[in-house]
Amino acid sequence: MSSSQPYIQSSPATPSRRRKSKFTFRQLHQLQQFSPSNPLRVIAHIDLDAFYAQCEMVRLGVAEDQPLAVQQWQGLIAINYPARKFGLNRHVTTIEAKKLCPDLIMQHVATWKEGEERWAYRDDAFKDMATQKVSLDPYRRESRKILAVIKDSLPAAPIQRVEKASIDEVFLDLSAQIHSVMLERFPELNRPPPYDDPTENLPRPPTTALNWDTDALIDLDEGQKEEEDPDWDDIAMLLGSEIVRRVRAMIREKLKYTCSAGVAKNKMLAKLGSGHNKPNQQTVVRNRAVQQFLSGFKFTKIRNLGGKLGDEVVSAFNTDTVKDLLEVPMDQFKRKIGDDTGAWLYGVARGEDASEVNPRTQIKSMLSAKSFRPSINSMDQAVRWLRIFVADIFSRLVEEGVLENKRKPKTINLHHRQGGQMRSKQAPIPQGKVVSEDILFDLAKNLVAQVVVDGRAWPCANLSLSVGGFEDGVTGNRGIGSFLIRGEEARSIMNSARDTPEQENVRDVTPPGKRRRVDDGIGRFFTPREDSKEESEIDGHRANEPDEEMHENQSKNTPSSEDLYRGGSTPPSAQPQAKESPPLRAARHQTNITSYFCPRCSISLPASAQTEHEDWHFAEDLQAEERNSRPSENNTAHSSGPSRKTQQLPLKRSRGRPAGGGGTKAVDKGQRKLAFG
Ligand code: DCP
Ligand code: CA
Repeated sequence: MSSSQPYIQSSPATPSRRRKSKFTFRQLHQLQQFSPSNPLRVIAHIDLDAFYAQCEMVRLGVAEDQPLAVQQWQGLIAINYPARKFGLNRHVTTIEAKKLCPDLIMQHVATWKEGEERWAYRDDAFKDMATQKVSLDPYRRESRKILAVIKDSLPAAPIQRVEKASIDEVFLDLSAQIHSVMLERFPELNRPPPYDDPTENLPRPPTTALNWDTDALIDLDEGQKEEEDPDWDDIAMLLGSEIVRRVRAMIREKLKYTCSAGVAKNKMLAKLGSGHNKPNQQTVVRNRAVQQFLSGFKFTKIRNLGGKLGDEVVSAFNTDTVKDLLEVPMDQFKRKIGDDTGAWLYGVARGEDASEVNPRTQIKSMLSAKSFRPSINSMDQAVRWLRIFVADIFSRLVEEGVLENKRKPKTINLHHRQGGQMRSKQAPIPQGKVVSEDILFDLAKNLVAQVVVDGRAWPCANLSLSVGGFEDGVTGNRGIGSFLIRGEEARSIMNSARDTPEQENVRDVTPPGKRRRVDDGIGRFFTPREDSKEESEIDGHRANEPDEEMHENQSKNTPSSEDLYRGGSTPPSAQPQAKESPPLRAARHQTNITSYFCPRCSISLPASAQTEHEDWHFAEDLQAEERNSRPSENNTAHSSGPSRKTQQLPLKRSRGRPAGGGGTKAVDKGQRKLAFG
């Protein structure tokens, strides 16, 4: 089906040779506009080979023929090509892998560890899934470097059009670049069309021999002959292939990575092409070879047909091959799977795909999640994880331009799973000011607090935090400059945003204790980052990526437990002695008794209920804080709660146990009434 033979043919003039191209001056001209319907269009898809594995090989300086796999807990998520020769794939366990390939290097992905400041590579990470979370930051960083090299090796925008499709894939629309190269190399194309009529056909290309110099050139469709002289679409494809070869060479030279590529008239075919001949090869699917190329595929390998839709099509037409679908008339497609999908599928089987290469795929949401095994059992633990999720999401928001107010999310969502029950809470993100990590953290805590207040929050098996509803930020009259601000300027914007009085309808839920730390938190974004100028990571991820680790990232600011409890979570016993009530004093001295006295509710509870009860107060306090607009330093946010000021005391609470605590279980429903009724 494919041929690695370059086509070098000097064509004799044949009587049948047409004098004119089948393409028009208008079509050539419109190449500059990236029109998806242009028949001369050229799209490339570049896909890094065994990406995470290559990242680790480059980082560790491993020899290119050394088998290496990237491990995540007990499984393998990336396997380099030398290791694949031993039959290793993602379904093989680490133990089986070592048996099949004793020389295999298995490198575990970097992890966040609960309570630590940074992600790190840890040899024993695989043993500790409960308190660690995968960080994909090292791969995102390499991905950004690769994207930068790709962009640098192409002409600047507007000729350049690059879409990052996932952490290791990009699409390039090469049409405009090819247009300018064509005009340069073929001066006859610069002449005006006959009669100034753009619908006139172009002259035939002067070239009768094309050296494809490519690794895999897909054979032509039945009825098409290599002896036929090339037309401008072949020339365009050839120029595209040359460009891609140069881009790949730059990636290899500058960063040592190999990648594979597909060059074709649309995204669907280019993507199928890049996967056709791996690793380190490129495949060209000429227009005259599309049908031949596609007919060898199962349509379930095609974008959007891998999942449920693909299964439905298989059962509707009783086949999984593209070849068989070609026999199906349009009306039958429409009848069986609906008008729109039917028409779309009819085109797909014929290699049609009019989707555009979108230079900035708009992120719709960002999510950070963790499944807990074992489950977590306290607000304390949940809040620690929220800190990591927020740091993870915020670093991606920074890449997305949130500091520059380019785009900002409108909502924050928390999903909480307890047993079979999934609960979701959502809150608006205050608009009218720059989003900060602290604002998100406080919103997140409030959401978890709402879950706790609803009851039955623990044990929690899965927590996830996401932001969504992205909108383009208002850049006011700052003009284009605002898209370029960094460093000091961005810092001053952040500061002014912090100091600006709240706008109407925008409530600041940031507790004073948190505001104190803003400088530290923000400051880290102004330390030089090699990738700070890069395009943001697109939130694309693999359908088969393990769920809970899908959107992991690095934060450089994991809180200490102490930090977590400033800002609203300080237990009642943190109140200064002068304000201490008699019951509280009593509580502080009842360390050895098995019941727990809650000074805020003035009730005794079984010791086993203490943690949950305190979590519940914490949750209520947070909610109260949200209800009251920003309290002054000396105000109390809630009449029955501790003062906000006292909550800033650097008091340590170990696992929800106040100084005078016992320890207990379920919360009596009446307590709510006692405390707040
Ligand atoms: N990935 C993952 N889990 C999956 C699939 C992928 O964590 N189930 C990660 C690891 C991969 C990276 O995404 O290195 C890119 O995925 P690809 O499907 O492109 O696979 P590779 O790049 O590893 O290999 P290939 O050479 O086949 O592209
Ligand atoms: Ca890949």
